Amino acid sequence: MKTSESEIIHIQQHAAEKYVNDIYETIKQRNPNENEFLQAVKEILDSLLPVFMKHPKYMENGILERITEPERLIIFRVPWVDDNGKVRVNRGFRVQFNSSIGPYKGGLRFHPTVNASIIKFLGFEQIFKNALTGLPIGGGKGGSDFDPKGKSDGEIMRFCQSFMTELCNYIGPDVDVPAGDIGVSAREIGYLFGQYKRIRGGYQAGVITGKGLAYGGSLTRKEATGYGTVYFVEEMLNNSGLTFKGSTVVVSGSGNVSIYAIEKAAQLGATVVACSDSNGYIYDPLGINLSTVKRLKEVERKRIKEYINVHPHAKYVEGCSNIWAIPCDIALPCATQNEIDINSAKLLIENGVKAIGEGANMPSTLEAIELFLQQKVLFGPGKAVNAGGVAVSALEMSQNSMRLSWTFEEVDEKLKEIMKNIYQKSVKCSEEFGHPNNLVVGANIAGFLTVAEAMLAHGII
Ligand code: NDP
Ligand code: 2IT
Repeated sequence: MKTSESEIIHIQQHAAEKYVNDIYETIKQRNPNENEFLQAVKEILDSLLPVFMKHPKYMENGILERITEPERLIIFRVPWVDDNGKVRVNRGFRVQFNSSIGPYKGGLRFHPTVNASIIKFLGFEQIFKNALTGLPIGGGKGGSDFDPKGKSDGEIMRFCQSFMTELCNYIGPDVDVPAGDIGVSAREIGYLFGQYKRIRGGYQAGVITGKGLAYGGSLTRKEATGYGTVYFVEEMLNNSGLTFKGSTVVVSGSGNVSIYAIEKAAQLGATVVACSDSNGYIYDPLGINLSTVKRLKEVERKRIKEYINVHPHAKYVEGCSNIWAIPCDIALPCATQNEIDINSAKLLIENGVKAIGEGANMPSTLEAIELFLQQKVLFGPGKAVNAGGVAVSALEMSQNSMRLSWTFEEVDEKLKEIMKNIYQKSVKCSEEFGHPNNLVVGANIAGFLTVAEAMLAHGII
């Protein structure tokens, strides 16, 4: 008896599901209690089912088994002396997850919550994000459970020097190229680069990105993640006949990504009414005064609460997750992982949100994402939306190799083009693989296919 087409599809689906489920079970056993890492893996595995149904060759070559296991995870001691002469010890991490399409590339996070699970989720997502940029960069991430809050400049410098003294054994312009992330900005990058240069005894500008403009940094890198986020979301909105112009926007966080997302959204004609830090949020119905936020956060390193001292008509509310109760058209979570849970998602939807753009890495829980997609809220996933930062990092590496620097406008133009391409690639893959309007599936598949192609070419390594 002939097997019908629908029966074949059913068999293929069953085989793909079994394959993916078995792999997930093994990963769960091998990485117990690493909830953030398992969450990131689960999202990717579920998205890739249509790929395995269509192209069984990826099942036969162990691509999934290999891509979910880091090539290398380095954990090291970081001893330093505080201003009172007391010896402190932190833990340093670098995950070198996948180097199939280029040197490992990804930021360093300094935050007390940092552990192996967080570094591995970030490094894993970076593989797909970096592939989406279309530039030759592999996936990596690192950081420390060091808390920069309340530390003196001298303490920050000594910590960075100690961290780099160990990390320098594992990185290089063609090997692994760190950059910033939460708690690591221009100041820290300067100290890290200085120590690398001192130890190596040579000027290898391309070993780290996010550098200051005086010593090999790229114009637009500081702005890139926030601007890129807004460029991506504007593409997504335009595709549905919407735009930033005239809309009300809520942005969480008040760090690097948030500040430049606010700046670009306002430039495009939106009113950004709220932003936050880990203590609480400010609501300014007139639109946030960004020069105050920049002064408080980039220069004085103060709490967002202080905003109301300068703008008394604004309101401060304790507790950062409450920010999602503010009615808005567009929500840009730009602070940290899992900041939008199912309850926040429900509130946003009840209040009529039209689009979500993830400036942060994995800011929405799996349940929240499912609800957004179900309710037809336009949803731009972090791997695609926030890829502008690492993309301009790769452009910084190019400029360092060529020993020249492009103008702000040149880099900004390239960033716009890259974000547009990422959007189009994600849409195309979502349609090709049977999930139109699902950019989570589209972006994950588009990133995966590039890396998988390279992995197939390299053999079983
Ligand atoms: P910053 O350190 O500059 O800012 C982080 C902001 O988020 C701060 O306002 C901080 O508040 C808040 N925040 C941090 N942790 C928490 C938490 N646990 N709960 C609530 N709020 C928190 O970091 P970035 O702006 O660079 O990074 C923000 C997000 O964007 C991260 O998810 C990062 O991985 C991602 N990202 C960053 C890129 C970059 O180029 N920098 C590129 C792509 C993604 P507080 O000051 O109180 O800690
Ligand atoms: O999450 C990210 O993409 C970053 N923190 C930026 C990484 C980079 O290498 O610029």
